[in-house]
Amino acid sequence: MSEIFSGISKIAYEGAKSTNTFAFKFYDAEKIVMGKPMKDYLPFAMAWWHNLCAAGTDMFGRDTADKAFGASEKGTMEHAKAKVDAGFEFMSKLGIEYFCFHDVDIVPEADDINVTNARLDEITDYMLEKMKETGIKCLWGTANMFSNPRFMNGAGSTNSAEVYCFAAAQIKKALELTVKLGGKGYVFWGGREGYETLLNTDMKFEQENIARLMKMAVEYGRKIGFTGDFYIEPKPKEPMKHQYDFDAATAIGFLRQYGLEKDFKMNIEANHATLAGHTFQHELRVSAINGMLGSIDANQGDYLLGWDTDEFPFDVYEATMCMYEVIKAGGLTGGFNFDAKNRRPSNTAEDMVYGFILGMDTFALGLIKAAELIEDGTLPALAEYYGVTLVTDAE
Ligand code: XLS
Ligand code: NI
Ligand code: NI
Repeated sequence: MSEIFSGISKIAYEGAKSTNTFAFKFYDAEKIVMGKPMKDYLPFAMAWWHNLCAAGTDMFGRDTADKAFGASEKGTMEHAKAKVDAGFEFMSKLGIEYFCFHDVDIVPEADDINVTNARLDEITDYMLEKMKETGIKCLWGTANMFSNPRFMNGAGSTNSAEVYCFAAAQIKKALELTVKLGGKGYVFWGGREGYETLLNTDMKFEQENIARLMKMAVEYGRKIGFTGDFYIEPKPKEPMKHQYDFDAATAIGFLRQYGLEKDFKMNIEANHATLAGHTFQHELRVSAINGMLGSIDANQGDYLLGWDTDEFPFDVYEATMCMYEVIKAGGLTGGFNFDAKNRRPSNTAEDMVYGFILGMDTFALGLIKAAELIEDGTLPALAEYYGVTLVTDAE
């Protein structure tokens, strides 16, 4: 196994004045902020799909980055293992303690699900070895039920019984893998659960079917020893024109309607919040006041582009508001998964490292600023001056 990120040693904290591009300026893992080390507030995770799989292909052009990681052919088990090696080297160098994955991120999907499942068993054995060696853990797992053409009309909301069963089989396996890897959560992101036109859509039936699938997942998960949280990751649109899990309020209403609220929490993604016409902070607050703030997909959109660009976050104001909510909510039971990818021209191994340094520093500075906001007394003093009660204090 050769070093992929050669020449890059473990990224250290060097402070805001450092000019070393391979150093943290604000993320100081052990620094105590409001009584806890920074890393306890910020359990960062690497998204397997963006970091180890996505190579820059977009609607207008093909890969710009080489993510073979030394494997002679992509889409093979040799490549799958090379990704594991590269991923664990990467996380170790950045001090990232968690990862998140879809089933098809970690192995190439075969035509026969039994073959795919055997590959999944093999690769997760290998991942477990690496986890033991490094102490790195799994934050959450999920099944990709949107890329394969069979899911063109959805998974839980599909119009095909066969596709529905296939989705159930995939969830069953992904849950087993999540348990095997000790994952804290299991995510449902319903990218294709929605509709293009209501003229051919039985919305009620589709939503009932999604709920049925989730119920089966909960029952099976609990049976095989999954004690973590299930998450819904709301998103209003893209790829569907209208997605059922539009935003946190909608998803929470859905969970309550079908009696799923005890097993589920929200996985809030910053860029999805803005696509829904909300702020990131709004989605976090809605989740928190309903006792369902679970985990975060940390990224940001571009206000000039109306889609899920999944950029690495650099907006400190947004990060501050996010951390304000997280502190007020008493921290996350999940973590901060960087569901973020480099821009297409940022195509080198070094760029992968820069993206994470930027994101981690942004949230670290956001944490510092949010703590100042809470601790320095300005807000309570203003409240007293105006004779109002701060809502967050009244809780
Ligand atoms: C896509 C979603 C996806 C989920 C996992 O927009 O963010 O990446 O996090 O399926
Ligand atoms: Ni996401
Ligand atoms: Ni997204």
